[in-house]
Amino acid sequence: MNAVTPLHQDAPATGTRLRALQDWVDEVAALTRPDAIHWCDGSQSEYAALLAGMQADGTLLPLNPSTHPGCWLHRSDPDDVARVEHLTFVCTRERDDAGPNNHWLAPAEAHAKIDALFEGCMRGRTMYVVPYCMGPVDSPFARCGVEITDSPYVAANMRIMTRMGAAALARIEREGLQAGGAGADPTFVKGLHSLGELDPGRRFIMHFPEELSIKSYGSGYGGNALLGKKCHALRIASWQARQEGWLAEHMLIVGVENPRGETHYIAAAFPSACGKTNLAMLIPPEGYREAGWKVWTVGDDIAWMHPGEDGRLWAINPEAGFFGVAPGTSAKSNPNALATIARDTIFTNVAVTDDNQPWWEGLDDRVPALDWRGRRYDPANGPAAHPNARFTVSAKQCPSYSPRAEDPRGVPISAIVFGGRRATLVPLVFEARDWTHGVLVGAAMASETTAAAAGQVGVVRRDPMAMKPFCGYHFGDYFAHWLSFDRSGARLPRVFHVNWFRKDADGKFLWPGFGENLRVLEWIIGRVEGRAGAIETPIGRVPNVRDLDFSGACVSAAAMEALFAVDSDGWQREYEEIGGFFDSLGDRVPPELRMR
Ligand code: GTP
Ligand code: SPV
Ligand code: MN
Repeated sequence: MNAVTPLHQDAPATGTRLRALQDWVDEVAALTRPDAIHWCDGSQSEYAALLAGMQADGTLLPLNPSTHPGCWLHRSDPDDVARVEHLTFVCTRERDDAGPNNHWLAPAEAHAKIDALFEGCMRGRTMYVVPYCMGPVDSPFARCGVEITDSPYVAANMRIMTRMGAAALARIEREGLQAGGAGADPTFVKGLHSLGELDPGRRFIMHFPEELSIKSYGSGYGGNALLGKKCHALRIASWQARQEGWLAEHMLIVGVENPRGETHYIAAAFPSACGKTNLAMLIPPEGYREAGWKVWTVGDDIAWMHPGEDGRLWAINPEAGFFGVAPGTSAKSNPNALATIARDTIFTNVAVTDDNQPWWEGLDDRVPALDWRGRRYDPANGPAAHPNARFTVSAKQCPSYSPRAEDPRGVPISAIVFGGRRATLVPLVFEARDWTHGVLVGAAMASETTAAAAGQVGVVRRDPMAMKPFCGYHFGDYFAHWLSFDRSGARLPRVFHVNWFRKDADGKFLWPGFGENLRVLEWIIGRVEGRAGAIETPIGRVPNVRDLDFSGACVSAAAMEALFAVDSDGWQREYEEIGGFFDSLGDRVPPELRMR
């Protein structure tokens, strides 16, 4: 390997002419007392130096270079493997503005509590100043932030997940100076992060939407530590989006090209670990491929959508990489993901084979040598890979990455799809009657919990629009904001709901899922184009089985019937539960949703 210049040996010009940023960095350094400060420029050589430093101290282990060039394994602290919703706070001046859907602390109290942890916490460590841009740097919809962190793992992951470095800093400086430069009105999001002691008892993820700031202490895990992602691009951005008239959503964006060469873009909100990455990278099943169907990946986790002059919603993916779930990813389920992560990828908490290749449950039938904690693999210890093991990889490596993904204007959205993990009741697909009903369908979503968040797995909970952990303000106000897009001149997307996760009495999935999901998208697009028929039911419109080509999907007639059945008694109970949920949110829930 080439010798890598360590960071700081010939440190690049540091600091900024933007007063508001420089003052904040100085203030943070005075509080946290780092040994050194490094301003990230995003260069390849800087990335190489970050990796070399982490290899030297064991934070990263190299994986087999002949099968996985440029790939690394990170084993996290075993108590730091997922988001921690019970330690995540939205700290608005008024408690009600955060809503019953968020944990809340008064801003002054929250700052005092977490600053006490930050005091002196970077002694002996390097502080990285990480300027980043969410969205293409030349997009009017993109927004910038700066994350200060003492974790080189976070700095390296931020380089993969965002447009990080010099170009972002240049935009931050330009926008800051245009606004006066003093920082009275913040023009970028300030995120402060420290690994701290990785002690779950000294861990908080705090958001101050009114100050455009985030403070995160005590975790190195993606959603808690890569602050551009859930903290900025959803919790803070959803707050800004409401004030400015746009939407920041937990949605994939996928382009589906039909045999006539027309592409429809679909945005879909599924809760964590419920299939966004997989749908975004779908490979058309046999027959569809030959007929000329193609699928283009724009984003796999977050969408920022703005009403355009033409009345349509235009979406950008604010991210530049994928932080994807490893378990279940295979050549059969998601070949695009597998091709994407064949090189230059950081794996976190996967197992390894005896020849040091990354491995996880569902990949293939090899038996791993070491589990995610580095122990000899023993099934008695549970799964070899942690169920929330993840890969971090640049979106540019994805074979289906859309040429439109870097378009500063974004892509026009034809359909919005909500979905959850529901073993019973909820049919494979249905369509909402209109926008208001669509908002109700999204607001009423529920899903079984997954390993993406600490806590019990497999419990059904209400997760409106897959935003339960991510909406930075009161859900009642959020639903009202969604309803407000239905105004004169709007050409809104049609709204659908899907469920890939129905099970039979033996607990087996009724629907094959993955590539076969294109059959459902075909119906959705048929509805958008006014070609496909539907049957009215009390919950919305379901396909007329005549309109579906499920011949190749190998689904039995009995399974088909179950997948499309609408069980009135079951839905009656569901509506009662939804009503109770809305009651629990209080009187900010728009009455329009109650009348339905
Ligand atoms: P986050 O990154 O946490 O937001 O998750 P995600 O929504 O991107 O979920 P992802 O696509 O990574 O899928 C999570 C798990 O669901 C993986 O184990 C997948 O194999 C599984 N999965 C995805 N799509 C399907 C499907 O259509 N059917 C079934 N049965 N499982 C699926
Ligand atoms: C999720 O949990 O929805 C994820 C992973 O996409 S994290 O970045 O940790 O939020
Ligand atoms: Mn997610």
